[in-house]
Amino acid sequence: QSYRVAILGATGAVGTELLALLEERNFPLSELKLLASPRSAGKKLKFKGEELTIEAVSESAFEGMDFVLASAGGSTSKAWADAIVKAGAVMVDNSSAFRMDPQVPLVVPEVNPAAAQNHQGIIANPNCTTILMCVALQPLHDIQPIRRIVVSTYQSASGAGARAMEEVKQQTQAILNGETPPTESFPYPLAFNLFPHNTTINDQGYCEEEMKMVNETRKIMSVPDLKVTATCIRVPVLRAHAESINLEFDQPFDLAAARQAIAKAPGAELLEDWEKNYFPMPIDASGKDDVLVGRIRQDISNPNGLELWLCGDQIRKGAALNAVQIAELVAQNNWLERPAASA
Ligand code: A2P
Ligand code: 11C
Repeated sequence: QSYRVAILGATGAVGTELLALLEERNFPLSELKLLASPRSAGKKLKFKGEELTIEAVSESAFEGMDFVLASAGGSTSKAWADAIVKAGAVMVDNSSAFRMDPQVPLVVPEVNPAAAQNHQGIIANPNCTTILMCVALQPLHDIQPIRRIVVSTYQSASGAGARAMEEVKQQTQAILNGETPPTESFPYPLAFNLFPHNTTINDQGYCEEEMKMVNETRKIMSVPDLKVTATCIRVPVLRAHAESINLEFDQPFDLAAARQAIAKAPGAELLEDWEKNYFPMPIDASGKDDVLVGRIRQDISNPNGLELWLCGDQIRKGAALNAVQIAELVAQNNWLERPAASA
């Protein structure tokens, strides 16, 4: 069987990766439609050696589609979700618009694949930092329940989109030339700098990105009262996020068992060489599918604590790859139909 697929936001950092992944993974396609804003209409992108023309998004563009992979921002997803669902397509949405909607499954295929079956037309792709963390934590949680997570992130420019990635390069060049760096995508220069994630801060002092890690992790891992606290930082790296994670359990976690669980886990790779002091770095993770995990060690301040470090490609597993995996999961299990659609 093959499927009619549209990419909404095809020209973006995630959109172009979606295109590359559909080709690389040989997703069974009978039609592929590239949609973006009217600004991009008429431009062309390559797919399997052929040039495909980008269309401006419109209601009629979704007719006959089986899947719409959307990565054009929350407001664009909200604007077109009804039309996509009405057209009978399954929307795999990379934005944060619907993630916490109880009707919408929030899926990391290695963690909660079964949740995808219960969609009503929309399946949400989680936040990138959350996806990477859940891939690494679920195999440990399966052995011993995690009671508390303290996470600090080191997030690449790609999370803010293709233009932001370009801007970091321009900023670096400008600073090296002794010029004032451009700051359009970010509030402050990122080159030779870092700053706490610039999303809206709540009354408790947490920004939106940090609260996404709290709420989305609880939903994906099905632990509504899981204790999670996060500090999210943007760093001048191009396309891979890193995370330092402290975990607390009810009892000490055997280190060898933790390493073995990560080494065996789907979507994760154990990468640590203690003698060489070599652990996952963004340059190792960039362009890779797996989340690289290492520096697993006992927390010396807490006998029931474990420390670990991870890096993952923000555009691939953090966004486009996870979305394509969701579409594959739905296709392979024949989960396109939805009960509510006929009601
Ligand atoms: P366009 O290139 O035509 O502006 P990124 O996350 O890398 O910034 O990419 C955002 C993606 O979302 C781009 O493909 C962009 O298309 C698309 N996009 C942004 N705003 C809209 C909109 N109002 N309607 C459709 N697509 C949009
Ligand atoms: C970042 N995680 O790195 C964000 C980007 O909710 O999907 C993705 C935001 C989201 O800034």
